[in-house]
Amino acid sequence: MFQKYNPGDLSETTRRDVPTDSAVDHDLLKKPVYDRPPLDLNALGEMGRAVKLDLVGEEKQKEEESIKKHQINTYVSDRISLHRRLQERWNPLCRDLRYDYRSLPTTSVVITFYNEAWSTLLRTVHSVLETSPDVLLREVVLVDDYSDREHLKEPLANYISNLKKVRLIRATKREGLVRARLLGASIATGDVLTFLDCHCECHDGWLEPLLHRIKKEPTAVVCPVIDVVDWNTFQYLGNAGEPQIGGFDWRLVFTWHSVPESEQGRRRSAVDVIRSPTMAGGLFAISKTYFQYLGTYDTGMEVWGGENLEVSFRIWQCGGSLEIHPCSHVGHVFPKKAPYSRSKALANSVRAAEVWMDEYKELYYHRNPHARLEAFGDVTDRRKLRAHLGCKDFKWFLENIYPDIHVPEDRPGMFGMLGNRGMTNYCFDYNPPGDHNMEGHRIILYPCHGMGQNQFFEYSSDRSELRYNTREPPGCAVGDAVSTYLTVHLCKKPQQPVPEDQKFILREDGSLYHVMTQKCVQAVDQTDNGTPAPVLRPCSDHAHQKWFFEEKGGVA
Ligand code: UD2
Ligand code: MN
Repeated sequence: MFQKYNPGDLSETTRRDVPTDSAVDHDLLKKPVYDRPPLDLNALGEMGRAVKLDLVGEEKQKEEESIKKHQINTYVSDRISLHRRLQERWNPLCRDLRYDYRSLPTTSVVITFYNEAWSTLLRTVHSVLETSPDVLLREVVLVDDYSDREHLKEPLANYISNLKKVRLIRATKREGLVRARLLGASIATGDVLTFLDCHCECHDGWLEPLLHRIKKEPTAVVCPVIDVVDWNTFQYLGNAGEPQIGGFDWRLVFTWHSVPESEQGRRRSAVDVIRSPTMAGGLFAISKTYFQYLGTYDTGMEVWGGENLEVSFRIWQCGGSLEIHPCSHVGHVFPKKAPYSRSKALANSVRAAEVWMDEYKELYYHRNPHARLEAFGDVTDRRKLRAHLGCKDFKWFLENIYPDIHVPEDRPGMFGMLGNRGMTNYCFDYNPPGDHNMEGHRIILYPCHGMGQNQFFEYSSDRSELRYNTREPPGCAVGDAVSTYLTVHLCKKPQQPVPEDQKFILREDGSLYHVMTQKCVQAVDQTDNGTPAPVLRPCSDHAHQKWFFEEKGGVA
């Protein structure tokens, strides 16, 4: 049984300065903290347009340096107004929604930053102030997570001191985003906490849907649709269509997916919230008392990573719901690559797995053998929290909240590195073309490294599939009669039949028989591109046609 959460009256704690005259119209109540300066359509990047500067010489060099430093083109960002407007991206039906501003809860927007560039940080702040109704926004809490860049010291404090409703606090050591957010939350006075990253741009009307939903359902944790702001051109990319929801793969990496039909069927309209198994992590609103009830964050998590899945599992397993509101759009700059070290992410993921995933954590460890060796600290208190709140188990979460995820079987002896008796120390290896695109490339043979990941394969005897299922959705090996190479394609769904060219039989003697071509998989070191690879050859007794799974290798 769940512990009961009693939300009380959400908007009771903070009475706002709302005009009581009932004749006061909607538009007046909607008034943001600040109005934007007049529109200048000729300004760079205005309305979310892409900025393309044909730079040469010294200026080009400055631009490149800015990218190197922040992994974001801050040379371009610095030339775009901090107050730029964006094109409408939401479903037009969102425009017709009306809110009772007098009864909506208030919010504090908490933004933590570590060594962020000036213009991306300040554009975030101005965008919140210029899109959030004054009556709903209590404050913007900026938390400096011990940055060392000069512009974030005196100059930032001075700039902020001229802005209404913006507070700045500083960590006295590097806390990491979890404890930095909690520091911000600890001084927040609004009914609802709204977290944003420090390189965001909010759309008009982004806040009301989040607060409205929490007013109606205090145990709902609501995310805006996260649109992409291009790190190089600052083009605002987003569309009014159905947003994507969050999932994860068995490396415990967050993934995006289209909304499943079952969820589309549950929703009553296009402006209804969309349930999501997980959140990306940075942008969400939660009732402050519910956040406390749920155990805020795992403060044993450092720097970056893992907290998003941890909080997602916790919300669902402990009786809340995680949703995306299609009428709330916020842009986020995804950097070219990570701008700072994220080495703690592994330990954070292990903490999440250890507390919330029960026996399913083994699926994670199989694919990341080194995670088992990671020192993840003490999770006793988090397990106590789980027991105290009477949370449901991970099996329930998978079956009820994320039924579309492929749960690998991982039968003993049927997963891990796929090695060869003839070409010893070489293993099946697959390097997907992209993080979100897994298909089409050739499987190769590469020295066995024991790190799981790209060398992790699983054999399913009931479907005769050789699966690359570290990613989600899973991939399956396909044998090509003409080229004789093996490639990876998305597996068929469990209810669909397995195509003949994806069927392999792993026999007692270690041979791997491809059903369609009636050939066997053989390790070959001379291929057309010089890379060793498994290929289809007439079956023989040769050691190069004998395969075996090894769970661990190279790892103690
Ligand atoms: C995503 C999330 C991010 C977080 C992360 C997993 C979105 C859009 N972003 O990565 O919020 O959940 O996944 O952990 O969903 N920061 C600190 N101290 C640190 C490190 C970061 O304050 O030690 C700040 C940082 O300045 C930023 C926020 O935390 O405001 C998130 O960091 P990020 O932008 O580097 O993460 P991101 O967007 O790649
Ligand atoms: Mn970010």
